Amino acid sequence: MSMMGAERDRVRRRPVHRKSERRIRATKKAGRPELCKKDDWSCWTKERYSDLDYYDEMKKVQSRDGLSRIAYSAVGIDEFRENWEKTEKPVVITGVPETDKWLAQDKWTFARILKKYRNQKFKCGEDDDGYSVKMKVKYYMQYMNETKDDSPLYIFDSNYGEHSKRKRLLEDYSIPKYFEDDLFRYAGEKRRPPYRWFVMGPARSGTGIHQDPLGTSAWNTLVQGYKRWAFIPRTAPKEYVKVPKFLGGKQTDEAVTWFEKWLPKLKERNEYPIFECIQEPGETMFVPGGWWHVVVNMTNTIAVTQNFCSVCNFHIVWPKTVRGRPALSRKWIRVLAQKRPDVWQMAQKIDTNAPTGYESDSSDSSSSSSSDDDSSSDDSDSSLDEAPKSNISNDRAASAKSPRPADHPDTKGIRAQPR
Ligand SMILES: O=C(O)CCC(=O)C(=O)O
Ligand SMILES: [Fe+2]
Repeated sequence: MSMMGAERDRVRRRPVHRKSERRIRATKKAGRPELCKKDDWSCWTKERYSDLDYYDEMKKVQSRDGLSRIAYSAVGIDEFRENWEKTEKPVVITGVPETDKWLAQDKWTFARILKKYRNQKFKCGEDDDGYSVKMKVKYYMQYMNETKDDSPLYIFDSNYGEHSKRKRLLEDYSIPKYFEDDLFRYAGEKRRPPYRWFVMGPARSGTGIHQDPLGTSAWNTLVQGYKRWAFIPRTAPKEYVKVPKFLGGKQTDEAVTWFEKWLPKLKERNEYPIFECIQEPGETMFVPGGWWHVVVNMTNTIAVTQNFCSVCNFHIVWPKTVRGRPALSRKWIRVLAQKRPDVWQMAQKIDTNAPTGYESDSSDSSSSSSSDDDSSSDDSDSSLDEAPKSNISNDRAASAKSPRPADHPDTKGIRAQPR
């Protein structure tokens, strides 16, 4: 490009750039206030994690990858149930998008998502009061491609299914056959806790260590990029798995902090097994309920994840729901009695006061471990978990109706801890 051309281009682009900068800063302030005190932006890059060689790291983890892989096309539903769901073993499933012919394979490139959803806002944080902080895709993409932040903002959006434009994402994937019988559907689409998330973020963004809410299990399909996972059995206490405050400081709950500062220490202590894995594009992670897990993106990524209750984990999810969401549980069981007598029978035999053996039964109300202790019961069950109704575009207005419920925060519980 000629000098003049370059100059012209720079002049033309500057205003857009400045605007996105402003939007990004505003989102950061709202979504991570602890890192934005007195306009000191240096906290965001203090650790200089963007200097790390993630490619090298990924190769090392790949060479000691500790999870099994199964081919979606070769393993039937019954076999999956017996070997993986009932035994509660995390596993990587290959070939879901190809076998089920997901349109996402073509449509979920960064360029096409930008083009189609340019002015759509997606949730990329939560403020101190639990309200969604959102950003337009055009600003987020710019941020994603340029950021040097240690632990960047992360799109983790559970409302797309309720929105007139964003719900088109639902056309691009389908629930893998193993996970279709999701018993929470009987609680009703509006009433059930948030259960599906569109997830997009750059290298170093991720999800701090947690157990998924209400004892649910999850599947997570990566359409673009590479994610690094670590799993620790549910018998490990919270104090063991979480980064201590003295080590993590303001970034204690961030996934990147866990991998950089805490994982090496846990390996030295060697008290519980840790399973590491690099998830590749097209692979689906099965996360059985209760497992501690932590995920950091190694590159720009796009994924979709859903949580579910099945006949295999119902004995865990049911007592947690009764205790944590009593009103929801009453409505749910009424429908189960009619439509799923088999499951209703199971419920009758469960002692809902008995500990489920999950750490989150005894832990405090830290949302990353579901915070489904009895004290957070929401007896009125006032549909707090419902998405803002469509077409409300103002951030605050959109989220005004939907502060997260204590037991099922919108990020599946990572950013929602009181600061
Ligand atoms: O991909 C992610 O960062 C989310 C991981 C996670 O915890 C989940 O899917 O439950
Ligand atoms: Fe999770």
